[in-house]
Amino acid sequence: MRTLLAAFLLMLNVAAHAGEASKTITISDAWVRASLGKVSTTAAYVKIENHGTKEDKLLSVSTPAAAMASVHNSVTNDAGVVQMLPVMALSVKPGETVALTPGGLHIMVMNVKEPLKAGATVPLTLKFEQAGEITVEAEVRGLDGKPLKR
Ligand SMILES: [Cu+2]
Repeated sequence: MRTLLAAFLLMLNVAAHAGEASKTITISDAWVRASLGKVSTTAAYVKIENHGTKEDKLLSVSTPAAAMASVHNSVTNDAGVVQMLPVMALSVKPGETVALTPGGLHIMVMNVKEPLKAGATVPLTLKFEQAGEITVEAEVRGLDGKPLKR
């Protein structure tokens, strides 16, 4: 009886952790700015929430819509010039929400294969150190970045 109980408790424990692992990191509000004519570079934005108890790191981003995507941060230097710096591992601490928004952290989308038009959706795959790969559908928005009415 005791063994059975122990096995049952172990099963419960495993089930609880399996649920937890899949929802540690959630991505919301994913969107990409429409690309303009022949300009092949644009940016994508997401909100990353860490519901877990451990720090996680966003290591890389990819999308079938472009040859390359990487995390950048826009910072203003001493001369007042805005520069973009690559972010190799974006830390998301337990309980923290990291929002990528215009003017700050963003996902640089380079060499789009076809112009991205407002209203379309583009898959974005974010690879985390702990949570692994998470794919979301990002809405292509106009230049003002406003959510589209559906
Ligand atoms: Cu950039």
